This record gives sequence, C-alpha cells and structure tokens, in this order.
Amino acid sequence: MTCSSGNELPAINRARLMADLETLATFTEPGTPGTTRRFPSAAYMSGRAWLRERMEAAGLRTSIDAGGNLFAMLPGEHELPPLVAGSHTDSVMGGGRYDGALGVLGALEVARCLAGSGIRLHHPLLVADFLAEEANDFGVSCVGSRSLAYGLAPEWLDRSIAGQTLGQALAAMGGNPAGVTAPLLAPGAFAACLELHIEQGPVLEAAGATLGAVSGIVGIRRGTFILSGRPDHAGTAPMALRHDALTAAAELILAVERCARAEPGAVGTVGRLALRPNQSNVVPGEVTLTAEIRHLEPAAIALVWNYVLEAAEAACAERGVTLQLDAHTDAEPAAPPAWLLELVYSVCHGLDPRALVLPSGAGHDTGHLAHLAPAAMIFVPSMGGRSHCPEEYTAPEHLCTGVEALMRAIIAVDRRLA
Ligand code: HGY
Ligand code: MN
Ligand code: MN
Repeated sequence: MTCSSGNELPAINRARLMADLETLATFTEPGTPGTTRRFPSAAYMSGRAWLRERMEAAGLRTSIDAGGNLFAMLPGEHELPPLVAGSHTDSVMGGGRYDGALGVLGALEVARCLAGSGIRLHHPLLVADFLAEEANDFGVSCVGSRSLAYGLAPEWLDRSIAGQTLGQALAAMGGNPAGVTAPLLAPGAFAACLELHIEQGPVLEAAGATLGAVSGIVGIRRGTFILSGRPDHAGTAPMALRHDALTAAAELILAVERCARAEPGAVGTVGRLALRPNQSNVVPGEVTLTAEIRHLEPAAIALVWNYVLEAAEAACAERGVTLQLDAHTDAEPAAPPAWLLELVYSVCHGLDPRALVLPSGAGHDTGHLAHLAPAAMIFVPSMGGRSHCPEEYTAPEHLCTGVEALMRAIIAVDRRLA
C-alpha cells in the first residue's frame, strides 16, 4: 500500500513490538498471578513511566492531562484536530499481557514506523494511554476517557479506598482532580479515534479470522449493593429469626444470572463480594457486592437491571435485610459511524479475506471517545477466547497483523478527513 505521498508503507518492527509487550508485562504487582497493574498501584505507575520514556525515545512529545491520560504527539503536516490511537495499560487482578497494552504499544509502533519512513500525515497523531480503563474499587472505570468526554462526578472523586480518594489517586498518576469536574474536551477536539485491542472472546478464532472490525461496544450498568442484615450466633439463632445478609445476596446473584440468561444478548456478572464479619460461626451481618449487566441496547440493560432489583428487594424483605444501591455507573453502548466501520473493515479485509465485522462484549475507552469523535476498533483473536486471566494469549503474527491494520486505518482516515 502506498501513501498519498507515494511512499511505500513501512514494515512493522515485530521484534521491537514484542520486546515492548514483554517489557511492559514485567511491571506487575508482586505476588499476584499473570499481569496485575491496577490503578493506582506502583506497578501501574512504573509501567507508565517506562512507557513515557519509550514514547520520548521515539521522538514524540509527551504530556499528561487533568484526566491522567498520557499522550505522545507525532506532528502532522497541518494544524488539524489530531487523530488518536491508543488504549490502556492498567489491568485487572491476574490479567493478561495484551488487554490494553497491545493498543498502546501498537499505536506507538505505528508512530515510530511513520516517523522513520518520512510519511507525514495531514493530521497530528496522538498515541494515548487512557487512565484506568478497568473496573476498580472506586467503582469508576475508564477514568481517563470519561474525564475527556464528560468529566467525573465530584462525589466519585471523594470515594475513598484504603484511605485514598479517587481524586488523590488521579493526582498521584499525574492528573488534576480539580480540573476534571467538567468535560476536558468538546466534540470535534479529536478528528477520529482508533483502538487496536484483543477480542477477549472466541469469535475470530472460531472463524479462522485474524482481524475484526468492531460494529458496536456494549453498554454496561455496574452497581455496588450493600445488604445489611444482623450478625448472630450460628448455633443459637433460630432459622426463622435470622437476618442473613449472605443468603439474601445469594438470591440477588442468582437473579443476575437468571435474568441475564432470559434476555437474548445480555450478560450479567457479580464478580466482587465482601462479607462481614466473614466468620464461620457467625450469621453474615453485611454483604457488599458489585453487579453488572451488559447489552448492546440500553433498554435491555434497564429491563434486566430492574428484574434483578425486584428479585433482590423481595429476597431482602423476606429476611429483614436492607438493600442499598451504593456507587453505580453507566456506560452507553457505542458504535462507529458507517463510513468509519466500512473503512476499518476494508483495511482488515485487505489484510485478511476472512476478516469479520463483530460487536464487542467488552467495554472500552472507545465507547466514551465516541462522544467526542468518530471512533472505531480493530480486534485480533484471543486464543480460546480467554482474557482477564494469565492464560490470555494472542499469537505474535496476529499481534503484528493488528498493528499493520491499525497503521493502514490511520493513514486511510487521515487521508479521508484531510
Ligand atoms: O470490563 C471490560 O469489559 C473491559 O475489559 N474493561
Ligand atoms: Mn480489560
Ligand atoms: Mn481492555
């Protein structure tokens, strides 16, 4: 493929890309499985410091905005709103080394290739590491991309975990909590956004496809419930007189599974739970759990969520347990405009005739960036469809093909929007 300047496209430096992915994977919280780089851990901070050095070694000008987003700029021919290519470098507990990391390091590799080849885009290119994409104990995922698109609710910034507020954690990562209570950017501030990501599901692998153009990203409603019963002696408290918070929670958890199963295209999960006093001979007095429902349609999310609430309220009433919905967040479903999906798909198909168009069951920063600019994603396969676990794996040749597709999509979008 040649550029408008007639230059041959540079080759992705596979060894450099793989070395970067290997090195980033070494920044992980000690004593944890797989890759663990949670916001705002020291491992996350040092991984970002290393990344920023790599960006500057590539000759890019770096900055961190009030939302804690790390940007590296490759200047363009003209003073235009930048194209943005990036993802996130935080991870879940015991996650894999490609979720997010591929999109950031792949975008850096594209910037290095373009800079080294003399190809000048019309638009500046921003390589981005968006802050804290993963769900975290503060109950706010996509901290950086939400800051860009909408800002953060002041009560979110005051949430405290282990004596540190979200605002303090944001500041520790280079952000400025005082500056994020309003959207950091207005629509149009970016020309377009592209994110390369592992699929984290089984579809591409099952189809023998190497690339996917993402047609839509699910919406997510995620909420933390506090169920308050009464701790009692496990031996002397008669069953009929108990206020057992954990059995009430069990009914809520099964309602999430039952209601999500009943709604085509929905998924529901309770992945986090804490109980007090958590002692084998004490009737559980309090449970705190986080439930989430996902779907491509907001109405379906609301339907399943309300069914779950109804079931949970009935289970709690039956046991004299109170139910409180504490922190909750919504992420709207998002989709690329037709022209951009078509462009991304034709780039993918040009590299792999078996390329697919498919939705994303995972949430991504792109879902929020879509409020600011045309935004699209490219997927590469996940082995066995596994992700958010140490077994997460994507073959190096697929990683490279993904970066190649990202580079071609950036050039094509740059030309289209010039
Ligand atoms: O939870 C998600 O879907 C994403 O991996 N953060
Ligand atoms: Mn993830
Ligand atoms: Mn991710």
